[in-house]
Amino acid sequence: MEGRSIGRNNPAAATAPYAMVQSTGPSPLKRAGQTGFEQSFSGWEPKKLWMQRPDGTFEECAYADGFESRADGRALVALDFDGDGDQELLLLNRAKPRLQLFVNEGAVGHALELRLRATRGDTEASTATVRVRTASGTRAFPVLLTRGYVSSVEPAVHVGLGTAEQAEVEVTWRPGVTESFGTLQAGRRWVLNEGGAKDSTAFAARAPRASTARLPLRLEQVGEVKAGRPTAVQLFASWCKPCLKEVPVLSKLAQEGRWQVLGLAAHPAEQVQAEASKMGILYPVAPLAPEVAEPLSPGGQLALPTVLLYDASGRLARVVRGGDSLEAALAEVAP
Ligand SMILES: [Ca+2]
Repeated sequence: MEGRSIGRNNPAAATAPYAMVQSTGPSPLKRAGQTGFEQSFSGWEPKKLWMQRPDGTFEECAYADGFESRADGRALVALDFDGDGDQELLLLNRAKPRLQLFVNEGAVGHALELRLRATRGDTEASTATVRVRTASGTRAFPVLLTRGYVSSVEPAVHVGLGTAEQAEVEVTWRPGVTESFGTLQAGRRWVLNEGGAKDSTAFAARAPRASTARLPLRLEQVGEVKAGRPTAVQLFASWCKPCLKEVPVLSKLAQEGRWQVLGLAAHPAEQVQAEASKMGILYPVAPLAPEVAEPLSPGGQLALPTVLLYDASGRLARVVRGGDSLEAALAEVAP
């Protein structure tokens, strides 16, 4: 599951971060005398989570959503846990935190959910394909009963509609058997029966959102930098030894001039310049603002080292953490 892309099918949910709200219990895998909690079978590889942007491209956002734990993941299920029409993520890890529920706090678009009832073969229509048409085009969704490693999912098709409030829906039950269900309203959970009968119930009301601040950081939010050139934004503190190793790489980059480089210090404003000099930093520095630190602080603790890499258009292209190669990431963002 590590590194697996979770494609979201709701273009309007591109600003839909998840917030971890619950984790439970120690792992049953731990036995007396073992140190299974301290071991990783996958080299402490951080989890990845991609959000789809309105233009169809994807942005890595695990760092912002608290999803970036290094626990060994074992199973992941997307389902509408609270019945409000957007999908939550339920994550099972090998060891602690054993079970995590990431509640979708940011979805803003319309959606509908479809459950199919076939009259032949398996009644949950696991071979069917749904086609959904709105003004922005037609998309096809297969009915899936399993998805990912040792994970089963609800036999439901979740369709994000963005700003569209209705969609035309057609079901291909099996090769050669296609049926139209006409125009279906968003905001509802539909049951579509082979033969044409349909029924629906409204989604539950969305609970008030606790936070809308955990968005992936836009270039203009982080400081005195402008799009036009690729940009590297280093978060640093003088006590962070891996940050120190990044300094020569970033200083050289700043001197070459092709990149703009900014350092954001996790120190009181009056100490920033002195700490930067001590570290040999040769690029502009500024204090790390709380609104920049917050989404980079899963569990309330600032994660260092962190370098944010933006491409020349100002798009956040990579978040480089300790263990990743900064040089390789730089070459990837601006070859
Ligand atoms: Ca939900």
